[in-house]
Amino acid sequence: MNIKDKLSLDKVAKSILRTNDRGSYTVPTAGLYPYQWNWDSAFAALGFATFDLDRAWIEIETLFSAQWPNGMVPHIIFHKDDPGYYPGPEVWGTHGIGPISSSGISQPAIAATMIRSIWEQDKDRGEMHLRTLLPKIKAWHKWFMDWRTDENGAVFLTHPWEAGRDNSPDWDTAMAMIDPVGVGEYTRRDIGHVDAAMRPTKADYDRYIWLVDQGRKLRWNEEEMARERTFMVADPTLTFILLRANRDLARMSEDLGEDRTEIDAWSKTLEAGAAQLRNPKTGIFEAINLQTKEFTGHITSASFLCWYARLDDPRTYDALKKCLKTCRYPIPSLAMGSPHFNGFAYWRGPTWAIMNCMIGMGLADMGHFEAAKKLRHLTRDLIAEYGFAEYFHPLTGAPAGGGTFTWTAAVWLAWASPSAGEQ
Ligand code: 9WN
Repeated sequence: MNIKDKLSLDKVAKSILRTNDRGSYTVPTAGLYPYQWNWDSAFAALGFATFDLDRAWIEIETLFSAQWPNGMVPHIIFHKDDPGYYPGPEVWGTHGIGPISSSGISQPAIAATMIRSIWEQDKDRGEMHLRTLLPKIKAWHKWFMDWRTDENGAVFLTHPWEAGRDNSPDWDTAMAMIDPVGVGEYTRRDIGHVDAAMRPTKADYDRYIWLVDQGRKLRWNEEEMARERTFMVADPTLTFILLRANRDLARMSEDLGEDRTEIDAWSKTLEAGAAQLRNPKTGIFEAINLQTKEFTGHITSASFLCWYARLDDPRTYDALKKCLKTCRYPIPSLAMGSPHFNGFAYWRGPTWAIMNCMIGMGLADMGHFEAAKKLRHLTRDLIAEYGFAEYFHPLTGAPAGGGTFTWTAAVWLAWASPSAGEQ
């Protein structure tokens, strides 16, 4: 496909954002995901910012309008009931806790980083938006520091959906420790939209729902849940992303003349936490099952988010170079040499454009321009050839999961398209 054709894809990407726009929030894709998702929405805002800054601010403001009194910003916001998704509001049972019906867990805190990008494009008119948003972002980051940070400073998840990498093998040992007794019968909706082979298994879903049932029984009270945790995995996705977001939050606070001391102290804690995620045996950043204190031993795309957090790392860079050389459409969500690798199975192999975007942004920030460019161009080719899919087979590029996907369109507009400029 030539450059002109690639540029014409900007139009397609914009129309995907417009089609998935529900007025004040954007759904990831119609049918499969009919609600507002947290990190999807922050990417949507980044995409909107390339052609409609007002709409970008609205997306973010709608996301924060669902913030709970304890600072948590939910991973799904159920603005309008939709029977096409399971588990819906009644399963989560959060009624009366937050201002809007929602799930009871959060997702990777990318919003501050996307907000900073929007703010930098809209400094004149953006200040009133930013002034209102800053305390909300800070309260959310504080919630992570209070309730999702282990004694070393690494951020952990309490449900696979919280890291956004639902069926990653990083959670396998922790998931195997759960006996999903009492879950009962339920009807999955996802496999009515997408081939079951591309989705998590029934054993995974039983445990996802079992964990939701536990939270609901405790009315999502963090103090009580902290006493009874059955699933706790320290994770590079959540840790690197919060660290980066926190640095961006500090910078925006400074821009508005506000004190950044407390935020900088959180960054220090998170830096120490990130260092703990390096497996001394492999030299790579990995997840740790906090119940057994064992490294999970998997190289995933999240291992390469270190640069996004502004941490340079030669060992990881070597692994990246190898991956860029051997994989047709990097970066696979699980290293291709792993016995668990499956190029179609969601977070167990496929390439996700959002991960590439964050990794590429980080590489460029840290001066690794060649690698950043290579990753960006390969992602451009992938989307140009195979469309705006949810995820892609890393060897063939075959599109998988949902189609006309919001965050793939957003990543195209803000990063992968030739019109996004060289960074
Ligand atoms: C559960 C919306 C979300 C993404 C996640 C992705 C997938 C949901 C699901 O879709 O998760 O949150 O039902 O499979 O794993 O990262 O935010 O696109």
